[in-house]
Amino acid sequence: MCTTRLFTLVLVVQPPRVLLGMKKRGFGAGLWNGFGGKVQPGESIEEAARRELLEESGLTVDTLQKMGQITFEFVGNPELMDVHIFRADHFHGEPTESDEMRPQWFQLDEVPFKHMWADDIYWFPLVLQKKLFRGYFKFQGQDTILEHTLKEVEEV
Ligand code: 8OG
Repeated sequence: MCTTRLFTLVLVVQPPRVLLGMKKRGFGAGLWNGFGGKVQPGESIEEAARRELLEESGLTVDTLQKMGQITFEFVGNPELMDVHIFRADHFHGEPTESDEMRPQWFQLDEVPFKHMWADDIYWFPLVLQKKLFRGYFKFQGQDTILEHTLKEVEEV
């Protein structure tokens, strides 16, 4: 049987730069990413997104814009990951290193895709263009995409 687990991911975008964090441990360690994690029982997806952003980067935001939703399947793992992706253009606080993440600003033309999840290069440009999307990526291990779909949508 397939179960689905909910995750959040927040990208803080302030053109011409974006804030990413180097994941220091756990799933995706060694890769640059936005800030996020698992939705906890009793929490809304947006509450989880704010909590994870604060825990991992030290930042709070007034508005989170829903940008997209991607379902990930990993061959051999019956649990699907349903990742809800948000964009924030304004924040409060100073980016601060946490146990999990080391934040760093990147120029938008120097986003380190080679050191990010392989799917990110497909949908990251949509976030920057404020286009809404839904996607599905099937991974073999952590590096190889076997199949994917990605489409722009009116609503997420
Ligand atoms: O709790 P944990 O840190 O393990 O949560 C995983 C985080 O990684 C969560 O924010 C969702 C995010 N994430 C995936 N897969 C991918 C992916 O393929 N690309 C990006 N950019 N983030 C991902 O789980």
